[in-house]
Amino acid sequence: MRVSVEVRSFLGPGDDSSLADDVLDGLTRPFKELPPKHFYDDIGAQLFDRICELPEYYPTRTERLILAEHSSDIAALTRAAELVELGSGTAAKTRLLLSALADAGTLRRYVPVDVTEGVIRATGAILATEYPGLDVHGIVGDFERHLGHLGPSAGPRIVAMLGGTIGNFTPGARRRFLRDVGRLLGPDGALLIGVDLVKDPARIEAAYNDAAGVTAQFNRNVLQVVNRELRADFEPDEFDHVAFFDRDHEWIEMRLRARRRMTVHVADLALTVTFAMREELRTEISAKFTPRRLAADFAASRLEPIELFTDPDGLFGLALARPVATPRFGAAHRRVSAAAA
Ligand code: SAH
Ligand code: AVI
Repeated sequence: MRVSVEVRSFLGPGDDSSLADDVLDGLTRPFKELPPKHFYDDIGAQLFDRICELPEYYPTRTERLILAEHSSDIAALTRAAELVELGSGTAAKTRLLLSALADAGTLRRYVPVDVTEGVIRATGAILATEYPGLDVHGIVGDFERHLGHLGPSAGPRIVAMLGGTIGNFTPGARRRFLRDVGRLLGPDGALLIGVDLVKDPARIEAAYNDAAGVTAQFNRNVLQVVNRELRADFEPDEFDHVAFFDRDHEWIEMRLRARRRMTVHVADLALTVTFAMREELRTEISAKFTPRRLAADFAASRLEPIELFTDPDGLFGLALARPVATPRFGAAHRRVSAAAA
């Protein structure tokens, strides 16, 4: 059996936009904030996998249901040879899509992209044996900065972002990102994007305030990452997990709230940060979508919806879109130019 796995890493010492920059920027602002990508060291990735199994966290199992129902439709609509997955994690649900593309006889290459190197390597190796003949080209990198390294496609390409990860961008960054991704699709490519839908706020808030406290552990883990990577002295247990639905923005905010006044040192940055009692650090937003919001984002990003697949309860959506065709100035334009010449 031919097994082909190649992993390239664009993170590490030479990387110029790192945790250090984000900590320096984010913890010296009047309203403190850290980007959510820093949750996902090996421990954070494991905690996220536990979140996916929680009874309150409906997005994962609902998206799996939608994929089980519609992967063959997606395979037929796209006839994709290449699946690029942004924020692939353990690619647990992705197998449904890979199998449908393999069954359709079009699949040649899978390109998982994630910041967590261990997960990319382990998942890549497993998938290459599960799908004989599949080329796995893993990219350890930041999907906001390293997509230029994708290179030419192996044929019609799907770029997928599952799990609702698109909701973790702020609205402006989200549209910029969608526009940039649209440019990677090529004329016969498609974007597949999982979005958590707006619903009863109590249901959404329960998903981020689970009874077992796993989401709270996941939230605090970002402080452990800063402690380890930048020799800081955060006391994670002195911060409360806070998650609430902001009805104006229709997004969840996760924050860490200091239980008392605190001074934190970040040795590698020679930085001292103070937290007032009950001061909050925002660690994530998780936007929820209406079909209208999604359509507006697509239009602003030069993307055209093909289909929005949902579950019977309308909890989660999986949207397929393609780039808006660029108008081509053909023969008519040449005639005018010739006449003018
Ligand atoms: N797609 C999976 C995992 C979602 S969790 C699912 O649907 O279950 C979000 C994933 O995105 C994590 O694996 C995390 O490591 C990755 N991630 C977050 N920010 C990232 C970034 N800026 N660049 C690349 N990967 C990122
Ligand atoms: C990865 N992302 C879509 C998850 C979300 O729901 O926004 C991360 C997460 N945060 C708390 N629980 C899960």
